[in-house]
Amino acid sequence: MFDLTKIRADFPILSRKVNGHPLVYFDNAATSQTPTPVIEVITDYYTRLNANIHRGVHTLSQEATEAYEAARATVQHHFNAAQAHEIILTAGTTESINLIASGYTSLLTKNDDLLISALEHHSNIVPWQMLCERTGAQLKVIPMTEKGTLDMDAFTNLLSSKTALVFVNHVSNALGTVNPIEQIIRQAHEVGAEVLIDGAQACPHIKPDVQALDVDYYVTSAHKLCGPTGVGMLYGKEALLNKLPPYQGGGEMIATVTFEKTTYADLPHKFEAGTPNIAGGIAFGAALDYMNAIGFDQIAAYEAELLDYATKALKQIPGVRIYGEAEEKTAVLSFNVEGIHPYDIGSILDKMGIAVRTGHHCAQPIMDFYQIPGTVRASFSFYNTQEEIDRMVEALQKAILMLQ
Ligand code: C6P
Repeated sequence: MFDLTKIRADFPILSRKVNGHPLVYFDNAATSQTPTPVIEVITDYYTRLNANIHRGVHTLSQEATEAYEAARATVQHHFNAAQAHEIILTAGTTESINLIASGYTSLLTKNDDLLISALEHHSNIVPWQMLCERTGAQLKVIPMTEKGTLDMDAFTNLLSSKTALVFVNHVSNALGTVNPIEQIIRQAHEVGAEVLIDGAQACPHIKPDVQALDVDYYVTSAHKLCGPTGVGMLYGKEALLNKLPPYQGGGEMIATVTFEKTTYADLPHKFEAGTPNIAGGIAFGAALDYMNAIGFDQIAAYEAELLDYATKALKQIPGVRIYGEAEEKTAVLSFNVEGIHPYDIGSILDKMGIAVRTGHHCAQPIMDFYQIPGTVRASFSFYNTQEEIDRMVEALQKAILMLQ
């Protein structure tokens, strides 16, 4: 049962005031809020379990290791990975992408093409540009349309036997567009290319099945789906991960070390050098459990209602332009008001207790496409309400009167 009152009671931060007003938190695409059951798991870890993992024979270390590996299994089952060791626990989406980009340094040459979409976050652009600098490979861009979707004919034309890798986000953080990743993966595989999907913005709303998608790499961050910051995951097919060299050297990622030669640990430890964010990893598992208990179908259906309600309300306001009009969208509403800088709107909304993000959203190429400095972005979660949207619309109308 989707019980909004009960769900909201799980999020203590939602009852705080900001600038004298009850908080309206519409910056969920930047980071989601954390429910009490997840906060309690973090407290419990430091209260009862705190020890380094995979290293100690003592009870605390063994219990902490068990809890951490149980969280990996939760992540594995959530994404339907075939094997637990195909899940690498990382610091988040950015680290996961950098890990893969670093790994391909010795595998690419100047004869390889890398295809990237015009809708990417900087985290899924810059590591590949750096990889191209190291290898001489060519980065080619799948263009976008005015509606904020990918030009799939252009994608088909860009694919060739030279295409080594394709990187696309599942959902655009700036526009909310859900990209046709099934088609992208299928077509990329037809020419022998491997595909990395950046799921940072999809995972709060959609439950991906990596085996059904047949995706090569899928990455996300825990803090976008009710978990803590500084932890996330990389799914990779076993055969591909085995082909890649380690990302960082250090403790935990080795089998044997002598000054003459070091041999590396098996998956997943080969990519998990050093002491990880143990409490964060365990809480990541708890966050997935929390969201699964509500149900992703329920979450998506409710958020679609919120998006529809907010879109209709904003369209009534003269001078508002919405960016991102794909048929398939998650609950992200990016907009501008004619003649007003997005930053000014964001500042006034904040004075009224409403948190939205303003700026380029780490997706400058999208802003360049529309020739704008940025947008105001309201991003909704399953704990938001229509009343909160009414408050934003009212506050926006006041802001427009003040600024025009
Ligand atoms: N986007 C936003 O406000 P990290 O920082 O590693 O957890 O996630 C990076 C990242 C990668 N890809 C996409 C599609 C993203 O949306 C993000 C994070 C936030 O849109 C912060 S910039």
